Amino acid sequence: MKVRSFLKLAVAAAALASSVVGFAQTAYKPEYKMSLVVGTAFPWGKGGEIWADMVRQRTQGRINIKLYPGVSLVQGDQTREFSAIRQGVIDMAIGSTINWSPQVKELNLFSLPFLMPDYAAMDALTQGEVGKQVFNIIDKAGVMPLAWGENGYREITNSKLALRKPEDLKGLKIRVVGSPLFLETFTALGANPTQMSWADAQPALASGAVDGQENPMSIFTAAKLHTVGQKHVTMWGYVADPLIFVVNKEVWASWTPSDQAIVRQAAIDAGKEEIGIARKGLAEAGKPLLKDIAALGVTITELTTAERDAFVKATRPVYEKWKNTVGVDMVNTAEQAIAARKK
Ligand code: X2X
Repeated sequence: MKVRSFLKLAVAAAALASSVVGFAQTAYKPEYKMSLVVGTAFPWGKGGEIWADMVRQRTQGRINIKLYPGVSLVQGDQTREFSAIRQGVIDMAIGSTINWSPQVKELNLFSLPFLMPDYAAMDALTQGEVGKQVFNIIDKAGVMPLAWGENGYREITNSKLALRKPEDLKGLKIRVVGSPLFLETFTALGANPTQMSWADAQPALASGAVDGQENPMSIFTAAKLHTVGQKHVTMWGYVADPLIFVVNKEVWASWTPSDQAIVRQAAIDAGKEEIGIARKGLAEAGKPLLKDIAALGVTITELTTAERDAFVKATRPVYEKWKNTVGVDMVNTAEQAIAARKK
């Protein structure tokens, strides 16, 4: 066969194959943009670096990922990240359930106050039936979900006093992010919540425009929040935000099945590693990380069961109301999974 007719045949065969599959695999991009809220000094950003490195190595450089921390691809507005992934402004991301909850209301599940009492409860959700349901919902919302990671249990910090009871929050200006659920939770506690991005939160804390905020201890230490007046931490573990590793659907479809499998497995491996980093110093007996934070001159308040229950009670009406928004069936499934968890 002449070279030219062979080529014609090959082109025809490729066209046929792509019409059977439904879409043609397009050329790989020289670089894929990964969105993150924080950089590699934080467990979350470290997870992004681990994922990107694994993918580069395992694909022999076919898929080359660059990190964009500070949600810089959406000008720092983390609540617009999900839409930007769907639209292809962002190729891939590791995102917090909180930041995507304005677009995917079911993600408010993890922000229902005091739903998850411990890490085993969180695992029971993400690694079980609820996790599968959440991935189906994200898939239907137009983004390819691959694996779970973790930001962590969000503890309350402030510049004024050691918080032990809901009344202590009265009138405190607290920065919150994301969903209206947070505004309602803090309003129910008598605080004065105000919604702003993470980028805006740090100067607002430094200037005293707000008194406090809520974030995992790994964020507290890496962002050095003790240097912006946050002298009091109360360990109340009221909500925790998992992270989700995702890829834009067109980008996903442009990869060969074997590269898709590599990217998915790397996300799962990086997610496990990232969760270990996020829990370091907090999951071990005696929570050694808290000693390091106390050594910075920060007061750490740990609540008795009765003290914590007062916060649970004060926020219960918000939980009940938002149970309907999230979906009663999903919340019931979550509650059952938590009740049945292995501690
Ligand atoms: O903005 C926050 O508080 C952060 C960094 O934890 C999230 O992106 C949810």
